[in-house]
Amino acid sequence: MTKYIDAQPYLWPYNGNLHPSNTCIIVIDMQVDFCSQGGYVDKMGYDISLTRKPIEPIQNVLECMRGLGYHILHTREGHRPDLADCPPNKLWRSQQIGAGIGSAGPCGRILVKGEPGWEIIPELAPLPNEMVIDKPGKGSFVGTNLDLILRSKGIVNIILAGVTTDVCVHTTMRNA
Ligand code: C5J
Repeated sequence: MTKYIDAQPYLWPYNGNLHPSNTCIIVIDMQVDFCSQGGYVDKMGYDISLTRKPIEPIQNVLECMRGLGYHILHTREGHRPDLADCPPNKLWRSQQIGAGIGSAGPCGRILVKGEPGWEIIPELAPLPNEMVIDKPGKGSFVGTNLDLILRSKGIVNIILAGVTTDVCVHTTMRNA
């Protein structure tokens, strides 16, 4: 029995139509809450050295893409201070793991807009001309105007980077 079949990779994008004006990078949630001591991920007990690993590679990609004039976008996950946009199950799950959204921590209230933990880490700070998309959930297209922005700018190719690959990055990929 054949266990493996040969892959037939094809170029990306499929039509070869890749250039700075129709292609963007979206850097997902490289925020203090995900990448720094005292933030949400740290409070949950995870190893932030893992969420910090992409910092340098993303810096390198950004340097290259900025130089070539590609569209650069960033996202931030966060909720209103009154948590009206935080679904009860998301709030409850975060509380079970000891890092309740909205609770006070060393980086301010966890995953709340305007708090120090919600800011993008200084190493990957957006430039003034780069858009920042604020999202209440995992996917960057839900509850945001990202779709409208991409369509208005004629962006049809998206390069994704950020944390965490299996949550917000992957959800954004499937949304897209
Ligand atoms: C999570 C994210 N994991 N950026 N957010 O809550 O993946």
